[in-house]
Amino acid sequence: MADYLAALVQGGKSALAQALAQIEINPDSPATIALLDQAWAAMSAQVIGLTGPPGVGKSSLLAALLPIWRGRGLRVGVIAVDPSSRRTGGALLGDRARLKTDPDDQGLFVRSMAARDRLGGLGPQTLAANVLMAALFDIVVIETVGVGQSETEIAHLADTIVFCIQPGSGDSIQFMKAGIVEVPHICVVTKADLGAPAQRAVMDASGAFSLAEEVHAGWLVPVTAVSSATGEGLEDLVATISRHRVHLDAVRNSDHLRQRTRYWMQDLIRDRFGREGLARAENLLDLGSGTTPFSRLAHISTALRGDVGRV
Ligand SMILES: Nc1nc2c(ncn2[C@@H]2O[C@H](COP(=O)(O)OP(=O)(O)O)[C@@H](O)[C@H]2O)c(=O)[nH]1
Ligand SMILES: [Mg+2]
Repeated sequence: MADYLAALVQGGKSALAQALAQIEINPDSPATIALLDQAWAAMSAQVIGLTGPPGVGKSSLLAALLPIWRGRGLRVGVIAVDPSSRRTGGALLGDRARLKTDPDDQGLFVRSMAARDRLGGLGPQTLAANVLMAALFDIVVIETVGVGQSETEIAHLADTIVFCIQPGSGDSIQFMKAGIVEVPHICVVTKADLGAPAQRAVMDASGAFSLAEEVHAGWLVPVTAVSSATGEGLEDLVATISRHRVHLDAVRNSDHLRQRTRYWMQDLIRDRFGREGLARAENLLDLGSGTTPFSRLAHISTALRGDVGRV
């Protein structure tokens, strides 16, 4: 079989942009499936889910983190899930910052994607882009607007969930009520330059997250204040993020990727064929040795379409 991934590595950012376009145009073509399967087997990035309410400062934070990672020679891919195209069609208030990147920097790639109602705003394209980028970069950041549901969705895609709250917003209380306190691995209080309210938010959030230690296999969720405006706390956050990767490497076993893959395969099937389709596909989902998820998905899709044809 042709080595599509090697060709992609050779081709740099323009080849990646083309590949992502091809995936959207021809999601079921044999070349797309082969490329995604090869990428899936080569995924090695730490995937970071950067989430939190609109206006909290996610994009500004990301823009401030990128030069630090790049300065250390880390290659970074960004998937910015744009909430403005979701439902209302209008831009969400507060979501202003746009990432500016150097087109000549081959170690930094940014892809914006429209949010979808399915998958907590993460569509099938997000998933495919994540698989591709995780094979090509050291770090992949997915920026999503966190409004409850999407936190649990991103948890099945990302290794490290960074949840942002801002001073004086009462977010920590809200997300405790919403029951999502178990999802984030790192809590960031943004806009630390605002002073005392930021310190108070750190205290509140620390209280909330101390309850979640059990669910993260001994990882105590750090709550850290940062300012994208002054640079305060950024180096600390970068260190905390890489410490979490070390933690994951120590506690995860080989089952983890299989379980995660199974989860999003189910989501993709439900997306295309509904609950009933998923129920019919259930016994086809397990990845035996030697099979890879995208060719398995293509196989399942063919089988389900055949079913539909018969009724
Ligand atoms: N004071 C202050 N304001 C910030 C900081 N970071 C972001 N902001 C402001 O917060 C608003 C929303 O920022 P943005 O990054 O677009 O938030 P996002 O919607 O979460 O991506 C913008 O007006 C930013 O200028 C910060 O560190 N300090
Ligand atoms: Mg943003």
